[in-house]
Amino acid sequence: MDKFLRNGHGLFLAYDQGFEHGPSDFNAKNVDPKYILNIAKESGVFTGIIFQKGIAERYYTVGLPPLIIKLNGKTALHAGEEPFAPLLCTVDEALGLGASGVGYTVYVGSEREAEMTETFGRVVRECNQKGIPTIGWFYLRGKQIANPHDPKKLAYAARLALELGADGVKLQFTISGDETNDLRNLKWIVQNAGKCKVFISGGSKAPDEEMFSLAKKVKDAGCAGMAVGRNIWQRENPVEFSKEVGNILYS
Ligand code: FBP
Repeated sequence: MDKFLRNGHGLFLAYDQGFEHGPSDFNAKNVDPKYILNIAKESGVFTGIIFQKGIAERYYTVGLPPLIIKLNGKTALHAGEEPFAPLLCTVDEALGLGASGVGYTVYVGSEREAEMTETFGRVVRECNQKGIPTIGWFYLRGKQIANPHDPKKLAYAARLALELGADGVKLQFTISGDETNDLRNLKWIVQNAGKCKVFISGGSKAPDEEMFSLAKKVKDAGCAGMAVGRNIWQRENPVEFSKEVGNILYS
């Protein structure tokens, strides 16, 4: 994971939302992948950039942060059954496209969780053989999950990632506003992840101060860092904002 860290911390720029959410996340600027590449280049703060294989193949070039290819995914149109994200790209394909790491979503709690953990196990095995890290997007989803941000269940998801052999885990932690509780919950999540590095996802666009406060908590709790998409490229000042988040994480 070291190649994805700076001073022990990482900040990933996520841009797979066109697949996961569709064009409703975009405006005339950020619909163009080149706009995202410019944010990465101009800010110089990202330690990883996340694409699905099609974007990686057509847009990823030298001079960009190390590439993480998402190997699976599902669309927002996928409805009527429990969440499941099929494998869409192999580890070898990702390596051929220049990936330094791969990402894979497991919907923890889904009725189809076992299929995803089984495939994730195979991905981890192959990445270990080929010497690249595996980062799990371990999201609590499915009709059994009343609250996808439940800190106790997030700690469970973090532990699952460790036990499955992930090098990193990306979780959807949200701050409640109760400073002490938030920090304690996040620390417990990190403890459960052990040597598996914890990255917190950005979520839908929030006020600057809220994001800076999340970044501070991420750092204070001992997480490795953050993986942020919409909170960066939906902003008017993505470069300045990213630098500020980077300052918090790397200082
Ligand atoms: P954001 O920072 O925009 O939330 O992106 C992080 C991410 O994990 C993306 O990689 C992914 O496309 C998206 O969130 C999935 O979000 P959800 O499953 O909540 O719709």
